[in-house]
Order: sequence, then C-alpha cells, then structure tokens
Amino acid sequence: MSSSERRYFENRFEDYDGRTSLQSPDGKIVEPYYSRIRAETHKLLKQCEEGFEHSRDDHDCSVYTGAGGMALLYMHLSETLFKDDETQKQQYLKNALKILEHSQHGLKGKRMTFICGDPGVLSMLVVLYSKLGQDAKSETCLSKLLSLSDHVCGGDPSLPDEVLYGRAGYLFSLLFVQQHLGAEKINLGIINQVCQAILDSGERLSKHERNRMPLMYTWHDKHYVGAAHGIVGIIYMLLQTLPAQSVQSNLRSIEECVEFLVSEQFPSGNFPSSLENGTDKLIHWCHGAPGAVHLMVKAYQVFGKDKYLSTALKCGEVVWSHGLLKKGYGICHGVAGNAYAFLCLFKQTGDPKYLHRAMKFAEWCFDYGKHGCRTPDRPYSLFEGMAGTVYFLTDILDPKSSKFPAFEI
Ligand code: GSH
Repeated sequence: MSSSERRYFENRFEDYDGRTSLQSPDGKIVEPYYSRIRAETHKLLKQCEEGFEHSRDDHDCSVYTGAGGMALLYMHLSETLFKDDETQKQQYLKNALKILEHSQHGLKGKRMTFICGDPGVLSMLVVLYSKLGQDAKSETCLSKLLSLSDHVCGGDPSLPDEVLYGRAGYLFSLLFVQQHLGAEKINLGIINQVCQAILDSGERLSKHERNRMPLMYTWHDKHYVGAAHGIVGIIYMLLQTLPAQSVQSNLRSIEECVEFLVSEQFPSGNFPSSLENGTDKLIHWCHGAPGAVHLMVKAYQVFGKDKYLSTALKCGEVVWSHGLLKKGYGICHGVAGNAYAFLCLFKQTGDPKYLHRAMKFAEWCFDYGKHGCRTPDRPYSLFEGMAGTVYFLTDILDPKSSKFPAFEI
C-alpha cells in the first residue's frame, strides 16, 4: 500500500527508552510535561469554545456532535484542569448546565443513548442540578431518565443494543449517574432489567442464526465488532455492570463471546469492523483495536485469563504503529481516541511505556491542524473534533484517573 493510500501517518516518535521517569509520586505527569500539556490544553480550549459558539447548532444536543458533548467536557474540566480552583470549578459546572438548559428543547424523544440521545442530556442534568444544589430539578430529570427504561426493556425489535444508538448506551447513562451521585441513586433492579434486555436480545439473535456465539448482535444488518456499534462495546458495558444479577448469571456466555473475539484478532493486533468485513483497515476507537483494548483489559480483570491481557497488549502495538490517523485528532476515529488505548494499558500494567506513548500522541495533538488531516464535519464536537482532544489532554495530566468519555466508568 502506498503511503498516500494509508489511513495513518508514519509514527516517527521514539518509543520509550526504558529509563525516563514520567510520573511524580502523586501520580501526576512530571514537569516540564505537566505545564506544557496544561498550556496547550488552555490554547486548544479557547479555540474550541470560540469555534463551538460560532458554529453552534441548537438542534443538536447530542454528546457525539452537539451541545451535550461540550457540557460533558465542561463537567470534566471542573474535575481535572480546574480541580484545585473552587471558583473556576463551580463556573464550569454552571457553564455545563447553561449549555444543557439551552439545548433541552432539542431533546427528540427518539434516541435512547448517552452519546446520541436524550438520556445523555438527562443524566448530565441529574448530576449537575444535584451538584449545584437544585435537588428538585435533579429528581425531575431522574424520573424522566428512568421512565425511558420501559421502552429500552420493552423488547422493541427496532431498538439496537450497541453503544451509540442502543440499549448499552442507555445503560451507560444509568452508570454515569451512579458514578457521580452514588450507586444508591439508581435502583439496581432497573439496571438489572436493562442488562437482561441486552442479554435476551443477544441470545435471541444467536438462536435465530444458530450461531456458535451464545450472544450475537447486529446493527443495520451487520455483525459489527467494534466499541461504537458492535459486540465489543455491548459486552464491555455489561462487564462494567458486574453487580447486576443478570450479568452475574450470564458470565459464562459473556466469556465465550470474549473468547470468540480474541480468535478474530488480526495478526497485526487489530480487529475487523464487522464479521462481514475481513479487511484490516480501521484503527479507530469506534472500529478496531483502540476500542477492543478496553474490553480485553476489563475481561482480564473479570476472568483473570492472561490471554485477554496479551490480546490487549497486541492492540497497543498496532495503535502505536498505525494509530496517528489521517482522519484527525478526535476521540471516535482520531488520535486522541487512540491514545486512550495507551492510558487503558498504562492503568492496567503500570508500564511507563504506555504513558510515554500516550504522551507522544498528546504531543501530536499539540500541532492540531498542522498535519494535513481532514477537517471533521463537526470540527469542535466531542466525538469528531476538538472538544474530544481537549478532553484527552486534560485526562493525561493525571493518567491513573483517566477514562474514555461516555464509555468508561
Ligand atoms: N462524520 C465523521 C467526521 O467528520 O469525523 C466521519 C465519519 C467516520 O469516520 N465514521 C467512522 C468510520 O469508521 C465511524 S464512526 N467510518 C468508516 C471509514 O472510515 O471507512
């Protein structure tokens, strides 16, 4: 393949030298990197806020491309970049609330997920109202959020199960509220039912197709594999919901799915985008190794099999060699999203090599727009554009606390 046909730039960064210390005793990145990352983040944040304001689409309140994504970034900044500045911290929470209140009329009552639908906005409102002392409003939004569970669990055959548009994306909304306000905030019975609905749906399709996998999922008639639309994302969400009895009772089936996925890994370390498509091409969080790494590490934590960790480590190699994407710097199909693969491996292994790699990808992002990448359709959005890059850069400041937004709990 010629370099012009490739979807990635050659990675010319040196790999980890095995010596340099990258973390200070409190877990933060050492100087001068810490200050440099903060400075670059502030620069990009300013650009992003201005760009978002100018290109704002009041009809899009999604976390993926719209106002919800900016609100999620602001919530994140209050916990990272402005963590030690109480005034700024409160201000960014208020900014997030303002954006969401403004965009509430854009709720469509159509999509059921955190990333693309009403539950994202509602669950952030639950958290923000509560943090800002408006408990009655928080409860109202929580009731609205929970009332959607009837539809999610009702067996609607047109509702998918994947993360971007389906049941697993609704599940994340509930986990998000729990993460911020405590597990007791959401009745485990509801969470259990949502997981059961996902499991039932997977089992139904598997039986219908006489598939060797006990759980099988499709989206738009394709058996997608990756984190956004496929089984990787669905199974990952279930494994993040271990307290649910339905998940506990189906761990065997879930593990069989993980086993199957391991067998689908390409020699390069990447994964196919769907079972119908055997080409080793997309190295994105949404499709491919950068998303699968999260599942493999989680599966290792839950089932304890070394094989899952080595599958994850192989993902890390292909992301390092082929992960500087020409698509851009975003989190869904860009360099920042790919860098979360290294943060995930660093959190699991403690190996500074992965922190080094994440920092090199961060360095690439400092030169935002200078590599000749394509411009995303929504250039300032969280999943396609600059807001996602800013989110990642602030996460790397304290790598052990980093989490892929709207996906990792
Ligand atoms: N609209 C997106 C943007 O402007 O950033 C581009 C669409 C895109 O890249 N989609 C991802 C993908 O893998 C899936 S979410 N597309 C298929 C491909 O790159 O071949």
